[in-house]
Amino acid sequence: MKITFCCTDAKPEPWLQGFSAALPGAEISVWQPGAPQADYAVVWAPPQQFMDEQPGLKALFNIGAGVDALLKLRLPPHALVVRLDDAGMAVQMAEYVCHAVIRHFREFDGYEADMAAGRWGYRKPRLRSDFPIGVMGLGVLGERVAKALAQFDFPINGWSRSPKAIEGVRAFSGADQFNDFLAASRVLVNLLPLTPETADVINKDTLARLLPGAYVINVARGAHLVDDDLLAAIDSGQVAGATLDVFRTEPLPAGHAFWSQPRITLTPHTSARTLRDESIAQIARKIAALQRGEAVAGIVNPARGY
Ligand code: NDP
Ligand code: OXD
Repeated sequence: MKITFCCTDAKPEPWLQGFSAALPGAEISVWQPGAPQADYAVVWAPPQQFMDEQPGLKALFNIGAGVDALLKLRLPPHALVVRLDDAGMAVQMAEYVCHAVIRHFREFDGYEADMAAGRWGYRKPRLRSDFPIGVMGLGVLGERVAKALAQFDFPINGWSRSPKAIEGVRAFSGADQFNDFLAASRVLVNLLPLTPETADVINKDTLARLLPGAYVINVARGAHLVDDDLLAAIDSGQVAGATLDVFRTEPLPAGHAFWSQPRITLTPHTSARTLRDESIAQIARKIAALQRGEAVAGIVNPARGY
């Protein structure tokens, strides 16, 4: 069995060593133009040339959860597309989002500014019932995030395409229930995949429907958010602030208005990083299962976009 590795931004050697140890007998190498046909591929942001030269692939393993960039390419005709299924990302996402919510709710940046200025002062405790949180996307990551937030006794709303029953979460689904979900939420957390249906989902209209003094946490993809609509909603006071981990252009260009808006906290697409060892173990298990003719979790439906 041959495995080809084509991941921009990942140092290949430790991945190759990890796969060789996990799948003794497999031949694994770094893809180069003109490389021989492989059975399986491990990819992140591969070029179109890679796809064109590997028409016989049985499966493509994306070393991330989001497959929006991969699905823009012409894929080999019979290859399954398999995304990372947690592999250590859900707990990271839960800690990132809980941190952002708690930092805002407890006004820690206000206290940091006070302390830096030598001011000793209390702020009035806020009611968590005034901060219902809406989590968009209740998949592998969104469900874990919603459950983690529920541990802090915030009211939690969740929105997904199909109906869900998750303890501690008031579940909304489908386009019909989107406005009710928004109207019931003050903090909006985005964990949707980027698809034609979800692009620009956080826009002027969405933001206006949230409870006033809303807070936005975008950890999914930059193209979910209409940047100017967020900036305008912050200027008007409808949105109190935002924590953003993902952007339309990454790195966020110098001079972008987000850099200078003090109500926006920025991080460089780091909320849930791909963990090498967990990812190798998961992908190796799945390759072995496919070789035995068994089903695996995390298969992407290209028509649906996730
Ligand atoms: P999943 O595929 O497991 O979950 C996606 C969820 O979104 C599902 O609940 C799905 O509904 C819902 N959904 C999809 N389309 C719609 C729609 N049109 N309307 C309503 N709900 C919809 O994905 P993950 O949880 O694993 O990951 C989510 C995203 O997080 C990734 O696609 C990626 O973009 C982003 N990400 C960001 C990272 C970062 O570092 N910033 C790291 C990892 C991921 P249903 O359950 O009904 O199918
Ligand atoms: C992912 C990401 O999709 O890192 O896994 O954004």
